[in-house]
Amino acid sequence: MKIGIVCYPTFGGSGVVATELGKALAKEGHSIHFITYSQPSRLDFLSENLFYHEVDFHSYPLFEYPPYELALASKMVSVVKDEKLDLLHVHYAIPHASAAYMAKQILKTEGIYIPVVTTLHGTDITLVGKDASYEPVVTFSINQSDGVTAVSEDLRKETYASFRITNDIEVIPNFIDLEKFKKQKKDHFKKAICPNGEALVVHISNFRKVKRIGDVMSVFYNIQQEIPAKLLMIGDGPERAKAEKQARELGIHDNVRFLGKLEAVEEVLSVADLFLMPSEKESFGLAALEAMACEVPVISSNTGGLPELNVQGITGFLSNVGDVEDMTRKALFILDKNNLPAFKANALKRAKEFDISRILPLYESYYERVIKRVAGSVQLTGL
Ligand code: GMT
Repeated sequence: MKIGIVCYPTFGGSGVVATELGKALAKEGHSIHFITYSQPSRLDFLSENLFYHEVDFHSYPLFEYPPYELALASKMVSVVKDEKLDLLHVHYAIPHASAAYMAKQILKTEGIYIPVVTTLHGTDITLVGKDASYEPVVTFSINQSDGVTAVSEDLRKETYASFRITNDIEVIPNFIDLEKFKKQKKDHFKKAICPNGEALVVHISNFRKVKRIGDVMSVFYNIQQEIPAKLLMIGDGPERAKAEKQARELGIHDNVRFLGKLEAVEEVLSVADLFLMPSEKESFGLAALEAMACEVPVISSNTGGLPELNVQGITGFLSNVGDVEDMTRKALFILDKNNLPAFKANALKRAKEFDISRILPLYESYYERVIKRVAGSVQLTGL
């Protein structure tokens, strides 16, 4: 198949999923055309099946807000035509689904019927999309997509509850490449960070409010009151400065290191003992899956799709959002040397259920069904 993938090319989870999906599809022999405003950060290998089309994006003094969506739709039109694509797969509804709708309508005037699949990732539904300033367009463009997928059952339900959706939504969970995300031998690194055998706690996110970074600091503060421990904070974003201040105020800054954005998070996760994800909302929790693939148990909130990934008392624990005391108790239980090995083994076992080799065929057969359905309805109705 020849597939166009539209996504945010940044460090966010939806961009990572879209890029890894494209890479895996390319390895299977499909031609994958990324259409984005800059090279996706994980598009890091050469393949004869991978292509990148940058959205040409010109500003003009009249534009206080340059119309990116129009430039994106125009690019989709030209790539679909030039590359003879079979399908467009857009990740994150805003503004990708509505730009795809516009491209589809333009192409239709030239007799080209391009099927569009939209994947909902989370905040495009649970936070941003619900806002009255976007809701009508989000509802319309989801309903106009030829296929819609959500990354968890919870997100599927929330989409139906929040919007007037007339389309079927297929759940295809996020995935992990276990070959890449397997525990690596990094003993020297562990020794450098935890010279006295301290427990190593890790948090990875884009440091936005929804991640409740303050809870990460509070849980860690409580943990290190009981046992020797270190915390690595990976990623960057608007809440970082506040978290660094909190670490200084709590007097734990010597035990906390902010590493910023890292490409090879698996190297750090390979030496971690516990992953913290106390998010307010989390449609799936890809970073938690990445941790589990490196044999790291997870303390998370019991929100969104997290209970579909993190299994209570098996791969870690789930607590109510904001219940820092409960998270601390459970973290200390996991870090007990009698309990840790079983949690680590269970985390890996669970991660294997989300291996790319299991999830990729779900996308491939979904694409085939959508392409067939669209072709069928074009034949039937001429539309
Ligand atoms: O909101 C974010 O954290 C970023 C966002 C994204 O789209 O880049 O992440 C969402 O999509 C990820 C990939 O599907 C999911 O693993 C995250 O759980 C989800 N984030 C939220 O729901 C907050």
